[in-house]
Order: sequence, then structure tokens, then C-alpha cells
Amino acid sequence: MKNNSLALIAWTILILFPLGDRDLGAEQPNIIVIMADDLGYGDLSCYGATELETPNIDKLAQEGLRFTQGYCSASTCTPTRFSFLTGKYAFRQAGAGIAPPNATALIKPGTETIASILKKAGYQTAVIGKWHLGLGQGNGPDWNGIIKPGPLEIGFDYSYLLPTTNDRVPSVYVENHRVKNLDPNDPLWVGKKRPSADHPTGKDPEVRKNLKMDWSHGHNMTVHNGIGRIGFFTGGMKARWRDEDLADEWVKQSVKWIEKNKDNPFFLFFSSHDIHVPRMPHERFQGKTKLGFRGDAIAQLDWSVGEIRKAVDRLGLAKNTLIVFCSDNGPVLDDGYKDAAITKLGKHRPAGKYRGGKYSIYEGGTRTPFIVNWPGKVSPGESSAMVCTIDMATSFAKMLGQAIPDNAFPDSLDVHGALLGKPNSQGRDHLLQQPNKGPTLALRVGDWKVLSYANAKPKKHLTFEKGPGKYELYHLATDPQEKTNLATSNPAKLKELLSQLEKIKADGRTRNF
Ligand code: NG6
Ligand code: CA
Repeated sequence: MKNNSLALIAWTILILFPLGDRDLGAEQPNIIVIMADDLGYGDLSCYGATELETPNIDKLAQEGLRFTQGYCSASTCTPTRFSFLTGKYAFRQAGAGIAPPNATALIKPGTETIASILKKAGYQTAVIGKWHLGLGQGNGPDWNGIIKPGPLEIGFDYSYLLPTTNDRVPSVYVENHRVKNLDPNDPLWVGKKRPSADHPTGKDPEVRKNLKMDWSHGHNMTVHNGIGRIGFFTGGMKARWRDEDLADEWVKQSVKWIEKNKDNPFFLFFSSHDIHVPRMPHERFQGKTKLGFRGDAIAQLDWSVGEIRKAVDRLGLAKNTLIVFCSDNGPVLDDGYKDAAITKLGKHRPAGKYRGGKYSIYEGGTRTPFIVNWPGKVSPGESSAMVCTIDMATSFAKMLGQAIPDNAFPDSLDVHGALLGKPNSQGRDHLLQQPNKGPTLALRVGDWKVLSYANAKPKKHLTFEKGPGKYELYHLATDPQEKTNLATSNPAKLKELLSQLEKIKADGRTRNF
């Protein structure tokens, strides 16, 4: 009898509170991931920059947790974003390097993503800003029709996109499945070849003379808004944006979307184009710093962060909103335009004390600003836990008690304790770092790091800071600047790390490394 009533109580509890995917005790904070573009470890005043000020991001850091060993998983955009969304290292995925203007959707419908798992956990989900993960299928996006698959097919409820990059055509917004403001009588064409002999390009001396910003390499095909671009496009005149207005637009659309979704848990991927080239911030930011347009674009990014926080505060959501600030790859100065990033650099060190930057597998390529802020939940301070943008998918799912399908997020580790600054929590003990594409890879295990250039056929401008030889080995704790290559003097360590690297490559997942 006693046993029966106990069983009855147990069943009643189970019916009322099913032990399903959701841990009912878990809170469901709104999650906003702000990902900057090409922002280096040393580019913010809260990370030691002295030549410019980033008050809003500094405040986010002061009131939150600032990581000194926060990483993105690659030193270019597409692979980092691919991994952030799918929890899978990009080198495992064919075609996950920098996506060209007409690239088709890299992440196939049905793939579990950070957005789809949060949707399952009851979140409304949106991506606003840079996409650069391809759209559509077959011969490329149907720019004049329904553009799919894209974010809406992999877990996002809403998308408002810069489809590729701000230096790649087409210079339009894609809202959900369509180019915004496209006049059907003025169709948009996007291609690799000059459409006609009289189509003006950035190479034509007469055109070049009058450019708003001159190019230094590449970026000399179609000219739009006085700036040469990668790729060609015609038409869609009413749909075209101005570079100067992009940041305002991301903020405006995000605030609108947050207002609309304030009553349910939401996940916003705020994907800023700042400070990617062409750095052409709004007129009100031009000249705001002494670092030229690169610094002014950082000021604009800082403003965007402030505006998002203001909206969250105004709507009374601050206490229930977890904000992560990160970057998609390390810094670069001349990435194809003459914007004075080098001549006005002065004492500023975009990668802080680290070696390398964008395109490189030295620390500067992937060790980037990483801040977690959740008032009342994440104690302010500094963390030296090793965390990576690739970990957010698993970590947020675990934080929410949401079950992860077995084949999902193979390289994404549960570091939610470290992200929230929980006592005795640990970050990663290892991390693979890649440039744009393999086979060049680096693996950090604890304080050791191996860089492998085996089989690499580096392209000219993508080999920024490649050292000599096939392998490099560094002890980061004593040599954070990766100056003393120990590959020859410590062959045992080299062998150990290389075999761990091979294991991660062969296993297809690192969850159980
Ligand atoms: C490179 C571009 C560079 C930038 C990069 C992608 C040239 C010469 N260089 O190929 O300007 O667009 O691709 O940057 O065209 S990323 O941050 O989106 O990965
Ligand atoms: Ca980038």
C-alpha cells in the first residue's frame, strides 16, 4: 500500500513535470551573441587598447566576464561562422572557406544548429547582419525570387542579412527569403564576369580616380557607392544600401525584433559587418578616432553594442538577458583598400601582444575579444578559461537542459560553467585552430601548441605570417608571442601533439577527446 502510494506520487510528479528534454529548473535567459568582424584581441580599450576608447564594450566587460583565452575557431569569417552555428570544425566540411558572392547554402536544411536547438528549447530566433554562409542552391541564389535555403531552413525564425560581406556583391539586404526593396522591373544580376565591355569597374583609370575609397588589392570589379567590390552586379538599384548606413540598419532591425519578441525567450545573432573592409562608417563616426576609418569603425561597433544594451534595458530585459561579445577572426590592416589603417596605426596593436592576425594560425588569428554578460548571474571579473565560439551551441543547450542529438555539434564542448564563471568550472583543455581552410592547422593542448603546415599549398595573400618549415611548436605559457619554435628541440612533444591532431582529424569529433 505504502509502495503504491509512493508510486502514485512519483507518476503524478512525472506527468506534471515530465523529465523530457527540458530541465524545468533551468532559466531561459534571452541570448544575444554579438559577433564582430575582423576585430582583434587588442582592438578594445578593455583589452588594453590605449589609442582609442570603446566605452560601451568596456562597460559590458566591467559588468560581465572578460575572457583572456577566448577564441574563434578559424581566422576567417565563413569557417568561424559555420562552426559557431553547427558546432563542427570547418576543416571537416568541404567548401567552408571564404564564400564567394554566388555561393549556395553551406549548411544544409536539417543540420542541427545553435538556432535550431534553441528553437527546440522554446526560443524565438533571429540573425541580423552579416551572413556569408551562402544562400540558395543549384546555380546560386535566386536573387530575383525566393532565396532559399538559408537561415530560415536551419533554425532561424527571422533573418535580415548582408548576404555575403560588405566588400562582396550584391550590396543589398536579404530579408527572410527575398531581397528587400527589389523592383521587379529592375532585376538584380550577380556574376563573376564583367557583364559588358562598358560596365564600369574599379580598374578603369577614369573610374578609379573618382572612387570614394581606392583599392589596394582585389576589390576592383563592380563599383557601388564609390567603392570597388569583389564580383559584378547590375540592377536592383532601389534595393542597394550605402555602406555608411549598415550599422544603423542592424541596430534598427534588431531593436524592432527584440521589441516584438520581448515576451518570450529569444536568441539574437547580431552579426555586425564592422570592422570588415571597406571600412566606411557613418559620417558621424568618420574622424572620431585618430586611427582612421579602421578606428572609426570600431567606434561605430562600440556604439552598436551600446544601442542594443539600451534597448534591452529600456524593455526591462537586462536581468534576463545573456550577452556574448566575440569576433569572427583576428585583425588585418590592409585587407584590400587604402583606408589608412597602416599609416594611422601609431602605437595601436590590433592583436595585442599576439603574433599574426586574420588568415593566420598564430594566436592573433583566433584569440579574440570574448565577453559574457548576464547581470546578477555572471559575476563581473576576468576569466582565463579557454573557450571558443564553437562551444556556444553545446554550452547553451546544456545550460538550458536541452538534449543534443548524438550526431550534432561534434566539436562543440560544454563549457557553460566557464562561460557563466561558475566556481571550479573549466574551459577547454585543447583547441584546434585553422586559417581559411585546411590542411594548415594548429592544435593547442594545455599550454602547448603545434602549427602544422604539412601538405599546405598556401595562397599568396592568405599566408600572412607563415613561418618557415613544416611544423612549429610553442609553449604558450612561457612564450605567448610564439617566438621560439621548439619543434626541433622537443621532438617528443611535437610528436605527441601531432598525433593528437591526427586523432581529432580521424575521429570526426572531439567531444570525447
Ligand atoms: C579575401 C579578400 C578580403 C576579405 C576576405 C574575407 C581580396 C584580395 N581579399 O579574399 O578583402 O574580403 O576575403 O574576409 O579580395 S572575411 O572576414 O569575410 O573572411
Ligand atoms: Ca571576418
